[in-house]
Amino acid sequence: MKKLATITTIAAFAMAPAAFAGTGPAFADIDTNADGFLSVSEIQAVAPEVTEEEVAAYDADADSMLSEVEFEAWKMDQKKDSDTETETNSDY
Ligand SMILES: [Ca+2]
Ligand SMILES: [Ca+2]
Repeated sequence: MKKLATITTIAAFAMAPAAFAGTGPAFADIDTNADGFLSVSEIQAVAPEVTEEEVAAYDADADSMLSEVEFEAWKMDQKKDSDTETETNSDY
């Protein structure tokens, strides 16, 4: 039974919406047209599960794209979220 619980925990963690947490793709790798901003379609090319709403939540200047600063803030939040899930696991 203990082994089964461990497998379930790993599966739940793998499905956590932390597309860019930890060693995710670099800003420059996602910015395929190299204009210095990440559009929703550029982000979805590497992380199809990311929604327009999720991008908008971190789009501080509301230009519909993420600057590197905005993107870093998003990554920090995702890292924080996944750390919390690992420690408490209370969301599942
Ligand atoms: Ca771009
Ligand atoms: Ca922006």
